[in-house]
Amino acid sequence: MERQDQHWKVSYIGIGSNLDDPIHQVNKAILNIQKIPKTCFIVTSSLYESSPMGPSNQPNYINAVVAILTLLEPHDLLRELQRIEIQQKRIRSTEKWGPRTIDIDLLIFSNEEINDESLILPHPGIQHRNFVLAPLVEIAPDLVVKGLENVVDLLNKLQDSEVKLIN
Ligand code: 5RU
Ligand code: CA
Ligand code: CA
Repeated sequence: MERQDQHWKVSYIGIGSNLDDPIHQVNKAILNIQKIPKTCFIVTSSLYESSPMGPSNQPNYINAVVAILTLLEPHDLLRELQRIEIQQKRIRSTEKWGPRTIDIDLLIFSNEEINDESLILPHPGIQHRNFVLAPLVEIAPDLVVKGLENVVDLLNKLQDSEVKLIN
């Protein structure tokens, strides 16, 4: 019998909400992520508030990043995250990048680079988004995004638009 290739891999997950009590939605997503099978929760960043990037005619966002250790494969982890989005009543509007009750993005999965129909890793938005880099710097300042740089250096390259720590 073949032994399954099971190793604990570190993964970083981004969470965002700007509808239906965003702070509550983000905290609920963190609790739901802690229940994913074959996965242990390491740490969560603080919650951050920022104005919307992309379409600007929508409420401010609350964002956070969590680090986990998981035995799941990236696509299985993605499926778990999408299940949590559905559970938290995410409704896909016709508008691209419109407001949402919850958005959970797989940002980084170990050092893996993936590019297929369902998943791109590392997440291509990381380097452009203050609201991802600020919480990443808080919990993993030494993290180097595969193909790019250390998260502190990436954050310093961005214009300092307001990403406000809350709590
Ligand atoms: C274009 C540029 C589109 C940047 C998107 C969030 C982007 C957001 C979020 C904040 C979007 C994707 N703004 N805009 N937080 N998601 N502050 O989670 F991020 S739409
Ligand atoms: Ca997103
Ligand atoms: Ca998403």
